[in-house]
Amino acid sequence: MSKSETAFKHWKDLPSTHLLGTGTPMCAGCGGLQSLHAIYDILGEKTVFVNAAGCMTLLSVYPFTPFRGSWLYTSMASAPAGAQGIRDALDILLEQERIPPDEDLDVVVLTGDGTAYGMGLSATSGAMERNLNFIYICYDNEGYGNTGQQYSGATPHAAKTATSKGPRGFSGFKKDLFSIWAAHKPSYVATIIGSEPLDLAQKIEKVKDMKGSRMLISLAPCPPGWLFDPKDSIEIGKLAVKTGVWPLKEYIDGEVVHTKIPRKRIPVEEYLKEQGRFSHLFKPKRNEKLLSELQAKIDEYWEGIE
Ligand SMILES: Cc1ncc(C[n+]2csc(CCOP(=O)(O)OP(=O)(O)O)c2C)c(N)n1
Ligand code: SF4
Ligand SMILES: [Mg+2]
Repeated sequence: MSKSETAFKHWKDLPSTHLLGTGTPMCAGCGGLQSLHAIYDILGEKTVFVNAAGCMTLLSVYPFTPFRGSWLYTSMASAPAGAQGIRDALDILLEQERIPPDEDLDVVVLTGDGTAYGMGLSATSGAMERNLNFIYICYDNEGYGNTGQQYSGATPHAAKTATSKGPRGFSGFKKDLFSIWAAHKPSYVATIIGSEPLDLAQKIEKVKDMKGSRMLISLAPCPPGWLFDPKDSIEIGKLAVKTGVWPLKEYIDGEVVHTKIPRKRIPVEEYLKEQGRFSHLFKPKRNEKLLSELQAKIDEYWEGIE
């Protein structure tokens, strides 16, 4: 038996919705992969993933994918257009009774933040405008991870990236993609994170039973991009929620609801100091001004919510 036949036999023997995390060239401690595991366990194998170029593209090595369902690879800007084509084809096959209803698939777009916050934003806007019946998952590692962590529209203020190496880090501010998406009034928008599996699971269960455009942004702690030890990935994710950096919320029926309000928010520096991309805020000297600006932005967000 050849090497690839042996690998294929191993994959075939796995439980039907198990997503392979080994044997693929992904980093240990990848927060994006962590949330994708949980999402796929709930969505199940009747899915077709439409993946824009990014880290998760490396999951699939032709002709294999770690998914039981199907996988389509697209350019960065065009995953929602790919999803439209697949949805239309499925609808025609169903209407003409060329496939039975139980062979229908959920169409799931999977992209990084470089695509979701930037290159793919207009295609996504158009898809929501047409109320495309699909799920969109953005794993947000706050940079162009696959090409060496250049800054993107999701990079937080002051973070060092491959293209913001100065003493103050990134001079821009993270776009509020949740609000941009919610302004389109799709069926659903939510933020999630793999380190809060219960909140994540409740939201995925909810979108599974809905129709229309269902949009999810998962903050994805990224050891090589954010510069921390892979073993701390879950803790970094938890700190993002406890400090209020990553609010867990959903938009549904015109309302925004926070699904987990940190009881007693802890200072943002507890989150920042764990990551090498923010080390210039602490060494060689604490940058009090920038640290208090970052804290003030978070306090401003939570005012009136807590
Ligand atoms: C139009 C275009 N420009 C550049 C690239 C090269 N490229 C491939 S993956 C990638 C990074 C994408 O970043 P993101 O969407 O955040 O996903 P991540 O790599 O972080 O998973 C880039 C720039 C490309 N595929 N297409
Ligand atoms: S670079 Fe970051 S997002 Fe990409 S596979 Fe590694 S940990 Fe995951
Ligand atoms: Mg990214």
